[in-house]
Amino acid sequence: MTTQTKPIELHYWPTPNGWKITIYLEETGLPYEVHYVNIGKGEQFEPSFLKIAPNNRMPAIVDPEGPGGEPISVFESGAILQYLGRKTGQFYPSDERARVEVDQWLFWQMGGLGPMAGQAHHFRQYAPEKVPYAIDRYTNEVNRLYGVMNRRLADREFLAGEYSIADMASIGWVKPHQNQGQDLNDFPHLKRWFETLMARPAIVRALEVGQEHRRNIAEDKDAQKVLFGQRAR
Ligand SMILES: N[C@@H](CCC(=O)N[C@@H](CS)C(=O)NCC(=O)O)C(=O)O
Repeated sequence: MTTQTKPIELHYWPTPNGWKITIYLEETGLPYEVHYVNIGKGEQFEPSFLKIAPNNRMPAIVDPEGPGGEPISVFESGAILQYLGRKTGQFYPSDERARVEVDQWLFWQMGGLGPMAGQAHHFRQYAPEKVPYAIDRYTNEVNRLYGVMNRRLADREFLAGEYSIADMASIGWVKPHQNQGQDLNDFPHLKRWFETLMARPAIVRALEVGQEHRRNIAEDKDAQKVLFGQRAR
């Protein structure tokens, strides 16, 4: 059990990627303080933020009590979850076989579910023109990925067996399933998993963090200008 005296700085905005980290922090009870990064206003391009998150995406953390007792910063939500999991020993097993199970599903979320669901959101809700090919492509791909999760969950409670960082990474991307054109009734095992996780008090608290800042990007032209069409700087 880690005894953290100084709070972890969480650079955060209330989105599925941000929630992964509030979920972990709420589940473990690690002390943290939220530094909001208003991505609709372009705060992800502030030089001080780019220093810790050079990809101009949140979440990122600064742990004042990192390895050797020195501060460390981490960006990329999957890397943050693994870092915190190694640090605390919670929700990320150290046994190699169990860890490989978690890693596979964590990377599956990072490389598959998150990006594909993100594109489904984009083309279904935000794109200024309706592009049926893109809508079908990403809606179908999310449907396929939901099917993979559903099969996986048919004979185990959580993605990697025990509740882990892989589940924490995935839940926020299943929450907006309607915006991805999916019906959870088509995926009964996934639905059971979803309802189980959404009833966890730590997850309820985590999803509330900064909820008052959430905006509908589909109706926010200024945010669209900041978020869409980014090129190398
Ligand atoms: N692979 C990154 C993705 C993070 C990401 O896409 N964050 C979005 C919000 S969900 C963001 O910060 N967007 C700012 C922008 O698009 O400029 C991670 O998992 O940390």
